[in-house]
Amino acid sequence: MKLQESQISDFNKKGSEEHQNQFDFLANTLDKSGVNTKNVINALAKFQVAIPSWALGAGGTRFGRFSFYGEPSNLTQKLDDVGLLHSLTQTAGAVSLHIPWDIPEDYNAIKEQANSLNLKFDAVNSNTFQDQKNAKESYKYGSLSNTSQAVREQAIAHNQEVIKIGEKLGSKSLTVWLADGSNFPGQNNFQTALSNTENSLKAIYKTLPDDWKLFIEYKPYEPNFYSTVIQDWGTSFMLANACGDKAYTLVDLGHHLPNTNIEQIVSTLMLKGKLGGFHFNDSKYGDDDVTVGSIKPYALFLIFNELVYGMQNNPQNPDLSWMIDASHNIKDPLEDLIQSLEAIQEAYAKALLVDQNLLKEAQSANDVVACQEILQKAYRTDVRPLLAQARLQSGGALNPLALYRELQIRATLIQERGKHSMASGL
Ligand code: RM4
Ligand code: MN
Ligand code: MN
Repeated sequence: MKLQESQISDFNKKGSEEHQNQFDFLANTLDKSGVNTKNVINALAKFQVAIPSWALGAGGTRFGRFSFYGEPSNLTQKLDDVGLLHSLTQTAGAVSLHIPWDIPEDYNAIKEQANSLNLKFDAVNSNTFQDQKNAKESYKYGSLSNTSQAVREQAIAHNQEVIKIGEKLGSKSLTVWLADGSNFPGQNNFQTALSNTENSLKAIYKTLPDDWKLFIEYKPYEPNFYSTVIQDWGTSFMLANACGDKAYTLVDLGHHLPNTNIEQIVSTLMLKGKLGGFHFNDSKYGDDDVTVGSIKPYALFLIFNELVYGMQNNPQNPDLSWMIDASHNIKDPLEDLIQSLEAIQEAYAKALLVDQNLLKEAQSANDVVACQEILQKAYRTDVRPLLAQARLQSGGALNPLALYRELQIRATLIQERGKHSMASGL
């Protein structure tokens, strides 16, 4: 299913007067307080977030999986779904493939399809947390950290293979997330596991093309419940430094223990020029993978405040790879992604409204109250008309969710694909 431009523009016409009123009012207010509204809108229009190929079907838990029906059952259909999302939101201009869940069969056809949908291939993700059919070695006791050299070699070779697949698609980065760790005290020698991991990553890094980046993800627990080899940003940062200039830390919002100050981590990494990628989701307890902004929108804003500061003040840090990393169990995955994209843009827009000069002055004067007021003034602004304006400017829908529902997109997908089609992935 593909949307016609006229379906979007007809929909926008219906809401255009109301939008214009709301936008004019907000733009006037912002202009008066010294905000360059045009710049904010252009920044929003430029901001693109990759959709992972595993986020288009309903995920599950270890207790069960409930399909949302009409799920994409192959890569072509997955790209179609991202294409739909992108035409509605104009924010999802990239896709991030997970290998081996989504190995292209016909590279030219997939590239052509992505091109026609205006999609780029962002980071490719390797998978050494599951055993693959016919694999010689098992990852039950770890992959890059395994005590067995044969297992480590298999895991290294897989990552090198993923790079090759990514090269054929035009990707420029590899994301490594390791499930490696231990379930019981004494099971692993921490030092051996870490050294093995470092050496394995270096072997992968060696074959990384010059214009590529390696992203190293961290996570404190799950699926291992006693220790994880790359448990925190410090470990990831250390490994990235050991690999070299093209290796970076990747921050995934869900990979922190409750109450961790993620904004401070972001700021430290950007100062050191080592933040490479960012995975969005939200959580209350752990790696819950729920809709971005559904639980802690203020924390997301504070994180974006540091990201914006870093993007404006840290030329030593490269442009970031942004990706939504969530697997939802009970929502229509496309509706969920629309909500996530909106929440990301909202937090970004609010962060762009922070008066950085005023904040610096208040910080120098140790005016704690003023500091809080400056941040919260930006946070309390209803920026949705700015988001809608950015979408309008790029040919997206004024209200993507409303149009998705009005066009009964899920019903059409079910009709096209059948009720019980299932997506590969989690
Ligand atoms: C992990 C991690 C990775 C993602 C997998 C599916 O928890 O967040 O980024 O590739 O899940
Ligand atoms: Mn992730
Ligand atoms: Mn995760």
